[in-house]
Amino acid sequence: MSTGYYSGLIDRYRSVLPLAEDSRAISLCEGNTPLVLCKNLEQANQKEIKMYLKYEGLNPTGSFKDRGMTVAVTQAVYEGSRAIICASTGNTSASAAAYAARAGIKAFVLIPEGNIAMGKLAQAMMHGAIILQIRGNFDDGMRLVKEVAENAPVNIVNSINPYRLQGQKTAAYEIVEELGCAPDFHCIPVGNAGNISAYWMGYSEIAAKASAHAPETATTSGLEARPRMLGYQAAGAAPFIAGKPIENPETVATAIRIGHPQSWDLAQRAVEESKGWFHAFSDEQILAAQMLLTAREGIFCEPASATSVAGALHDIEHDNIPGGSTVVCTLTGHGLKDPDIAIRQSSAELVTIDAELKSVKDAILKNL
Ligand code: AN7
Repeated sequence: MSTGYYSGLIDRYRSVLPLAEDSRAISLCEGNTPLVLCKNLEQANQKEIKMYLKYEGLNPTGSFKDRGMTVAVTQAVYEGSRAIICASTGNTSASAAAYAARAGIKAFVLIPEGNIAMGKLAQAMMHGAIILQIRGNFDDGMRLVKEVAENAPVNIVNSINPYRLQGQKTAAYEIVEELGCAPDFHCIPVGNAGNISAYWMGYSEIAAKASAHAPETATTSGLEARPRMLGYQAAGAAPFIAGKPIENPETVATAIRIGHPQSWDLAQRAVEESKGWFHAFSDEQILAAQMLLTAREGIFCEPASATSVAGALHDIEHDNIPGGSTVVCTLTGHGLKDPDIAIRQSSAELVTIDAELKSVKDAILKNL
C-alpha cells in the first residue's frame, strides 16, 4: 500500500536500480533533497538565470554519498558480505560507517592523516567504523583498498563499486521530476569523478527513455534534453585540467583533495558528450563562494561543494552560461562537516560582554 511515508531512494527508484527484487533495502531515508532556487545572487538575477542548488548536505549523513551507499550496502548485504571497506577524504567514510551500523556489519575506512574535516571524523568514530589513518593521501588509500580487497572478504564501497553510481544517479531523476525537464547546465565539483559520471548516467537514462517512448511526435516532451555538464575542480587538485593524474594534490577543500580520479573515463565522456567543460578555481574563489551562499542565501555547504557555485558564477560572468539559462549546482556536503575552515575564514567578530541589559542594548545600537 502506498502511504505518504518516504522510505528512501531504493523504495522510490527500485525500478531503475540493478538490485534483486528480494533484496532488503538498507536505508536511512536518504535522497528527496530540496532543490533551492537562489534569490539573492545578482550575477544570476541580472541575466535572468534561474540558479538552483541541489542541497545534498541534507542527506542523513550530510552528503551525497548516502545515495550511493544505500545501494552499495544493500547489495553487499544481499551478497552475504559481513564487512565493507573504503578509502575516503571523509564523506564516504562517514556514510559507509553509518550504513554499516544500520546493516549490522563492519566498516573499515582509510583516511589521510590530518586532512579530514572534523565533522566527518566524528561521524566515522561515532558509528563505530574501524578507522585507519594513513600517512599518505586519498590516492594512496585508494590504491591500498584495491589491493587489500583482492585478498580479503570485504566489499569495496568506493565509487569504483558500480552500485554507488547507480544510487547517485537518482539525484538527476529527482531534478528532472521537479523541474519537468533537465536544466541547461549542471555544475558539480569533481574529485574522484564518480558523481559527475552518475548524474550523466541518470540524465542519459531519462533522455533515452523519453526518446524511445515518443520517437515520432513532432512536439517533444522536453525530457529528451540533457544538460551540459560543467565539472569544477580546486586549482591545486585539478587533474582534469592538467589532462593527467597529478601527485601531491593540495586544497583547502579536503573533500576533493584527489589527484588520481578513479572514474576518469566516465567523467571525461560526460563532459565531452554533453558539450560541457572542466575548469579549476583557487581556494580563495572557493571559500568566497561558500561565504556568499552562507551569507546571502542562508545555505551552508562545505568548501568542496562551493566549487560548483564558484564555477557557475564565473561562467555566468564570462557568458559561457548565457542569460535566461536554467542552472543546477550540486551542493555535495553540509557546511557543518568542516567547522574549522568555516570559523577560520569567517570575519564575524566574537564580542564578549557583561551579562547585563545595557551591554546588549549598546551592542544592538552599534550594529543596527
Ligand atoms: C563534499 O569522501 O571522495 O567527484 O572519499 O565529499 O564523486 O569524488 C568525496 C568526494 C565533492 C567529489 N564534494 O565527488 C570521499 C570523496 C564533496 C565530497 C566530492 C566529494 P566525486
